[in-house]
Amino acid sequence: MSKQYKRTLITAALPYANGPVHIGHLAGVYVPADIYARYLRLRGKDVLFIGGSDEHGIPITIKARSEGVTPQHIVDRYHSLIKKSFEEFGITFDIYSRTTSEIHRKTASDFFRTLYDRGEFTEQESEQYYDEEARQFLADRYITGTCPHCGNGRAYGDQCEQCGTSLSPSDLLHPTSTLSGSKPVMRKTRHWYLPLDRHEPWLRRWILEEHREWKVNVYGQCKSWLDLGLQPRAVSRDLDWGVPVPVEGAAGKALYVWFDAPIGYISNTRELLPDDWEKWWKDKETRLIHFIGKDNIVFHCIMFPAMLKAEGSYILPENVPANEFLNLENDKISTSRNWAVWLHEYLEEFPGKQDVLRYVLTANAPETKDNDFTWKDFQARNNNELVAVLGNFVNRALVLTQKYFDNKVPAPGVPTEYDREMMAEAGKVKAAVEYSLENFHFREAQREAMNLARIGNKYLADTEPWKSAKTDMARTGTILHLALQITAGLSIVIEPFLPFSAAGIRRFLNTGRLKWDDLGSFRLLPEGHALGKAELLFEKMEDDLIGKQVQKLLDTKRANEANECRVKPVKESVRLDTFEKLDIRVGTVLECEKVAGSDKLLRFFLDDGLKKRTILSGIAAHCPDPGELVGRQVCFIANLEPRKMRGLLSEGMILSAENTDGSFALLSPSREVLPGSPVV
Ligand code: B3M
Ligand code: ZN
Repeated sequence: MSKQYKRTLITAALPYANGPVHIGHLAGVYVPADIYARYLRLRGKDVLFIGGSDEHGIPITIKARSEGVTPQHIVDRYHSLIKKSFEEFGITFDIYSRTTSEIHRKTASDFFRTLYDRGEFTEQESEQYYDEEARQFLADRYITGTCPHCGNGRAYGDQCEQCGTSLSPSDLLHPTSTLSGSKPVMRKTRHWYLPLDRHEPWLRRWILEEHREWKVNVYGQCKSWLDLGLQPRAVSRDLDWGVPVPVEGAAGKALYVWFDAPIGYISNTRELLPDDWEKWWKDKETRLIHFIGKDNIVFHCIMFPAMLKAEGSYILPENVPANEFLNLENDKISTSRNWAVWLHEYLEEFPGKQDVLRYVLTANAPETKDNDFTWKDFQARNNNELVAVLGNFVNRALVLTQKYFDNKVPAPGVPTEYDREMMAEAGKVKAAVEYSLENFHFREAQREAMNLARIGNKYLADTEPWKSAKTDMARTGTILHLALQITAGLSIVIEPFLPFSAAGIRRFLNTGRLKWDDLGSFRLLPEGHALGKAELLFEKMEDDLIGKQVQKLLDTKRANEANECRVKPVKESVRLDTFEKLDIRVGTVLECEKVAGSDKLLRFFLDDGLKKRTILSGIAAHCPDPGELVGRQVCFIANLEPRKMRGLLSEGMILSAENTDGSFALLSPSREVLPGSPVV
């Protein structure tokens, strides 16, 4: 049997505050963590559930640059949005704070300094790309170039998104800094490293021998990291967004985001309990559980434990029940491609239906392998399970009591043998749910919880109280008495999974919160207890509602495809003086006509400010009425070597935009200028 602990500290990964949260986040981390926290609280355990936003790291600085605002502006915006989404989905964090807080900065800084003073880091010099124009070292994501594997001209320094290969910046051909567009140069820099290799022996023992009970996906990933051999890992970066490295002479360096982010769990605990936080982090009787997604496993199972161990006074996680990924309609969820169901949008489009999403995400949780969310499945589970099983049972028990017993709990009478069998069956649900939850099998746990509603439905179908009501009111009373006790039991057992519906049932039953240990009892509502007003717990979802969501995704897919296949990679960079060799000017169209014998060519006569210039252009197919262009101003290259086409001399080139849908649009100045004006 596992050790008995006094308290449980639950953490859920801190999402990057560079965008809103989506169903993948909820399914993989926050719903399971919340189910677990709610369950333990219902059992009367001492629990703390810590969350917060991860506000450092390169994705945030990239987002800020792309919008032309400060990183602080970005994290302020998304921290509030994310926090609100979690609240609305009933994720019961005891605190949801952020890594830009003062207390976090101090906690992370002190943590680093303790390890530094104790000689727990090594220092190494390495060569990294540096942008001489922007005067800064470049994070991998700030370098683009050509992928050596597939030739994609827009690969990043850490990955090619076209072929999926992981890269390092030096693999890229023609590297370019996205900050200035210049070619970066290699420059020496010094950083602090956590020598994970030194920690390898105890990590092997601790994980591979002492934590064989960890989930197969987690244990397997740790084993393969350990078998490959651990390497020192840099814990600082040349960056001005983050917690400054608290060492003399480290100006311009910040803590690596994966060093400070997990310390965020500690800072947030300190913020919540300034005088009492240590017992949650340093007392051996605390059980620490990290809920995360699979891409965070190495950081929570290897790096953070190594940091905690190096510090010396902290406990280590007891379990890290990481999940795999949730896909959406057979495709990877992607923020940049907008392939996601965003929580704040769901809340607008399905108001009051948080539990439906919580239910479907748990039923399909990617616990052992990647899983798929589809709107069809969402609809089917709502209609066939929540409406037809849970909602239907609760509603029948209540409506029949209203009809035959004036909305009061009838007398229990004497249960029959069949009743007793049903009660025994219902009595097993508690242990089954507990076993699954304690082993982090949330989908199975929810299925077991729903079984109680199935048992109730079958009982009503078999005993047919509406029939006995014609002949035997006492028997009808017994049946409904038992059905109402099951309903009360449901309000307990579904609370961790479907908290809004659990509250609904309590309201219908006119009863307060019950304890987990009451589950399985058939004495939850006394005879004569007046019930509240019954409403429907769930509503059927029709095809058109679901069809709208499917259509929304189809539209996204179409827009992405149009973009992905038509927008060409950026050409190799040129120097400003190369560009300046081109002489681009504005001219006014004097005449424009089709060239006889050609489908493609138009002949323009332009007033170029000096003379009447002839230019041939291959855009006839896009200008059905060339005469209309007379009087328009266009841009043209004035110093392109004259060329002969179909026996006619063309003195330059007219500039047009080739729309990504294949059509053309001539370029004109936004207001009239004198013919011959240069384009600069
Ligand atoms: N922000 C990565 C992520 O959102 C990272 C988690 C930090 S947990 C300490 O997946
Ligand atoms: Zn590639």
